[in-house]
Amino acid sequence: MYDLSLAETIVAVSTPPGCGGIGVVRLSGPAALKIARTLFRPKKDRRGGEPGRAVLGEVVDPADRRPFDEGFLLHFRAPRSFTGEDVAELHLHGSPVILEEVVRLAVRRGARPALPGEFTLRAFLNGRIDFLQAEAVDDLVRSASLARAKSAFRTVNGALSRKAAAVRREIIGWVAQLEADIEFPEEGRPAAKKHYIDKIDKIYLEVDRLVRSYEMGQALGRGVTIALVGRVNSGKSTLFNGLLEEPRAIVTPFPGTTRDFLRETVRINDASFLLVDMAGLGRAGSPIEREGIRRGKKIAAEADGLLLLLDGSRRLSASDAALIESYRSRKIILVLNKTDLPEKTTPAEVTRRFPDLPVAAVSALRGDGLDVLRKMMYDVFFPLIPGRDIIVLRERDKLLLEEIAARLLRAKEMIASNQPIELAAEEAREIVTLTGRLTGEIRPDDILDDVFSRFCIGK
Ligand SMILES: Nc1nc2c(ncn2[C@@H]2O[C@H](COP(=O)(O)OP(=O)(O)O)[C@@H](O)[C@H]2O)c(=O)[nH]1
Ligand SMILES: [Mg+2]
Repeated sequence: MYDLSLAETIVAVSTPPGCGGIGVVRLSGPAALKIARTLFRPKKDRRGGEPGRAVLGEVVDPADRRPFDEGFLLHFRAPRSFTGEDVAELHLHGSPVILEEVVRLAVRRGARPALPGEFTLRAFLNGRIDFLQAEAVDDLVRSASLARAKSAFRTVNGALSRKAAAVRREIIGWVAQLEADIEFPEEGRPAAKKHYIDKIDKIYLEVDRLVRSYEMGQALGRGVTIALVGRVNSGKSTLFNGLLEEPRAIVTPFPGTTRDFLRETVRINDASFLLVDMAGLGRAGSPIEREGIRRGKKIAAEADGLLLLLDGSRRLSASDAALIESYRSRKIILVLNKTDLPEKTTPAEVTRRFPDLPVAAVSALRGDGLDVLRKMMYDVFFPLIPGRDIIVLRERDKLLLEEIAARLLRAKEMIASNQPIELAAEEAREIVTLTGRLTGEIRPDDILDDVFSRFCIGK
């Protein structure tokens, strides 16, 4: 869909649609400045100023030379601009009709309306930024949380690109050694084997850290979803209210009170958690309850983590145990509730039966133990990773990194099991290609559409 020749000059309104204090029309390409100057009459400086310096003036229709708005013309010369081309920006009043008129006039003068993300695409094609940076530009613009916007900004600035390039260099170095080894196979094989394995382990750790950072980026963006599960009357709605610190959900002594589900956000430290209260999982009394349970199971299946409630004033039942077993492989905290009542199930007993699962003892009704539970939720559910300043934000990148990680393990396996070194070298060359696709050094053209078409127009 994109024209990659860069011969044309593109134009678009770069500020959001609608009225605003200021609106910007941006042009990029060989004729950008020439076209902008036909639409703009400077108040003083006839030529339209130096690069990077705004000049005050009026926009005029070249047909009748009549001004219809005033504002600033700002321009940059290739290659020292965002796109790497000549760029002109007209900063005018933020009126959609005026901005659209300026675009129409620019098109009359030979510019072409820009496609979504085309300015950023040009920055990429002109070598100003790589793929990872280009994607992060879009992420920065769309970030719903400041934390995510800040991490996107670091990626725009090249933090992730430098990391990816470093990993790529390491892999290329390693491939070169492997290939040399194919040529001189007799020399020091056993030593080489250990050396390769250490090397792969080191690269793998870096790649794996990046893969895991994706999860954290997602969590920063949209919050971590936590479903409250447990049998009826275990105190889910009471705990939901307790964590929210307001009586949001209806609580009654009658089993099956909650049928629909409720979602609310709570913040713990810098993380936001989306709590979901829902019907108790167990035997359903009515069709409404049955539907509630069906939906509850789906929510639990899709949640990032689970708080599984147990009623400590009752003996741990077979159905509690079955419920725990069914969610055992998930991120889960067992919450032993109702510690204010005479104890029939102790935390020690729960831990003895499920030694690998974290247990929190609380009284949701009184609020006892909730602070400890909050801390535990943060530690267990928030995907904290070391070196949290470099975060992979895009699924495309995460998938590539996952494939790189899997192939690294495969190459290691081949070397460890003394398979012909040519096989590992083959795998390694594939890994090099994949790392090139990450930054866009190696790119199938269809990927351009995939990356840039999701952008806004004017970006
Ligand atoms: N004593 C005591 N009662 C509780 C506690 N948590 C919940 N309950 C009571 O247990 C009953 C069921 O609570 P609810 O939150 O509706 O349970 P849900 O069905 O799991 O949502 C209500 O009568 C609550 O007041 C607790 O920590 N201590
Ligand atoms: Mg309830």
